[in-house]
Amino acid sequence: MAPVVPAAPPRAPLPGDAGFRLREKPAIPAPDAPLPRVSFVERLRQGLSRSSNQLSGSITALFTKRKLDEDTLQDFEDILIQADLGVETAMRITDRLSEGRFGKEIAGAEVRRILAEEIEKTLDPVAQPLELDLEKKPHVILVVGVNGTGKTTTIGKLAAKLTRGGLKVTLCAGDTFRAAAVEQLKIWGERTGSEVVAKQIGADAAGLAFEAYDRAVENDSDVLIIDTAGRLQNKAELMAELEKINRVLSKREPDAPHTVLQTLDATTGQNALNQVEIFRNVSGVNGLVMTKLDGTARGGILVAIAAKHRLPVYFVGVGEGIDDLEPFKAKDFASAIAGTPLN
Ligand SMILES: Nc1nc2c(ncn2[C@@H]2O[C@H](COP(=O)(O)OP(=O)(O)OP(=O)(O)O)[C@@H](O)[C@H]2O)c(=O)[nH]1
Ligand SMILES: [Mg+2]
Repeated sequence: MAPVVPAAPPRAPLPGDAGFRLREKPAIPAPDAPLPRVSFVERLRQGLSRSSNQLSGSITALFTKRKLDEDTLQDFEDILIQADLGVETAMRITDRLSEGRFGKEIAGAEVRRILAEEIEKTLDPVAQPLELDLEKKPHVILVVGVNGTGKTTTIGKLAAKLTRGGLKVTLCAGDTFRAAAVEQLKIWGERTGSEVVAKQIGADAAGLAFEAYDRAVENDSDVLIIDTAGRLQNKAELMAELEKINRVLSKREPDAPHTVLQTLDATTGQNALNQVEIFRNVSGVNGLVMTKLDGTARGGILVAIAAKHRLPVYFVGVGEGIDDLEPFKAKDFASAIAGTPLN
């Protein structure tokens, strides 16, 4: 099983800002330039606008013409907890706010600025590029998560990023429960020029992962990405299957899967925290992607997850299209939630 601690810093980072970097083989061409930054940031801000408007409204109501006292701080802490930021972060923010300001009036803009800074501090350590150690070729990425959180779509987008970066990718249709799931992955395979290893419905997913690994070695792939069935955490047999995939892969390559990526749906809120807890225990999740940040997202939970789990957040999904996956940026995310201006 892959270690929970992320890999050490790379020796030879590639230029560009694709959200992944290679630890070896710097000769591979640089990834495509990202989409114009503003369009992504605007979508993120749009997606998080409901959360940030609510927060902003509460901040204005709470701090206007009122001196900072215990009650105000307590009310503010409650507001932050309601925004899913988590108790630990909420307390840190109110502590910071009270420093040197107790008994004084404080402007809403100043509160938002401090909020953004503290959120960024929590998120900054987890905003990391996905590292691919190509000495362990193929680098195996197992993608897990609750159904509908965006696993298959994220795999497609990721395959696009990697193939554009000059890497060869094989996809494994490990969701053997639904024909539609296999078809969905095959479409992404065609779009990205990646071979898809699939079997009939009902086939053993772990056995398929094993075969896909061999196929990826055979066809000289740099990266193997394995899709899995959307599983509810309470379905014991499905979770057992996830464990089996890990076990079987590690027989081929002790460190595989090298990356266990969990997708989290940004519209979910508080439940995402439990999802990480469970999938981390069962399948050794060592990286996260937050999807659907373009909708009516509740992004605060990512702050609570970062404070608690400290798992790298590699990418965020901001749409259903092939280019709608962006490297996670702590500053952009923090300012979108806190409603502070971009700079
Ligand atoms: N708006 C938006 N939609 C997304 C994003 N990522 C995925 N989706 C959509 O969410 C739905 C579910 O995505 P899938 O990729 O099928 O999710 P999954 O986790 O593979 O689902 P199961 O296979 O059922 O477990 C699809 O309609 C996707 O197009 C995103 O970043 N933004
Ligand atoms: Mg799927």
